[in-house]
Amino acid sequence: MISVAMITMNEEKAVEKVIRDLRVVMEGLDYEILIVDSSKDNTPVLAASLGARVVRQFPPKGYGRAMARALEESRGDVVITLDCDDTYPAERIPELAQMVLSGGCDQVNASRLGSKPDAMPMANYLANWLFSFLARILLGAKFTDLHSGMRAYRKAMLRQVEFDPSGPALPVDLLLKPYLMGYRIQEVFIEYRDRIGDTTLQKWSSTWWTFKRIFRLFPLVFRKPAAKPSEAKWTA
Ligand SMILES: Nc1nc2c(ncn2[C@@H]2O[C@H](COP(=O)(O)OP(=O)(O)OP(=O)(O)O)[C@@H](O)[C@H]2O)c(=O)[nH]1
Ligand SMILES: [Mg+2]
Repeated sequence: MISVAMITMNEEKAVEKVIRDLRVVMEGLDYEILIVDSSKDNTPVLAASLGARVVRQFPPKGYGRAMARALEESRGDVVITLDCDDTYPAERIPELAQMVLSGGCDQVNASRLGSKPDAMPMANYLANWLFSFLARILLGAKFTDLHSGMRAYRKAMLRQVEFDPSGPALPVDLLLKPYLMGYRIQEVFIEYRDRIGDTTLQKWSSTWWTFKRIFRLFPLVFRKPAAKPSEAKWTA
């Protein structure tokens, strides 16, 4: 089964379109739509009325804890994440899921940065470039986008990796830690569209946490990939 997992905070302008688009794309496949919601608005009601499984996390505990909860609650063999704001191309989901389900890799990183997307402000683009440069020189990780919200994760892999869900920028750990542990990760380029609704991104704390997460992972460069924790600890 494929889990399509999203976290939402006040996405009532976008949620109906996103779920309807997903239903079209996923037609005929074995899948679930899971939403971890921390909204004050009508998002959870709309999502549930369209058949999504809604898990409430209120008051909000931040991006990391919401995403950790979404990954934990997902029941599929592969978990596809994307933002519920219409920025990511739902039509690519079957291809990403198949790359994992076929056994070809353990994770797919859907990079927005094949070239600068019009929908991404220049400051964000330059920051993302810097993050990816740092990960390359410090960790040897050749990914172009550490912050993509669109990924495919093998659920069995997620169970084996311990993540720190406190603070922002969790996608950085979700990509780089499994990579450093020896899991097979592929990258594909996707288009990135303008958002429906207002951004929730907290630029400065996200930037600070991105640096922190990259530097914290540095010791893993010297560890053998075989050193995998036997069980994941989820604290969301
Ligand atoms: N459940 C939950 N969802 C959250 C929380 N914080 C952010 N989100 C959702 O997570 C998604 C990604 O958030 P961010 O990466 O912070 O930024 P963004 O709002 O997508 O920013 P853009 O890059 O402008 O699209 C958004 O669609 C939010 O609705 C939270 O504390 N709880
Ligand atoms: Mg977004």
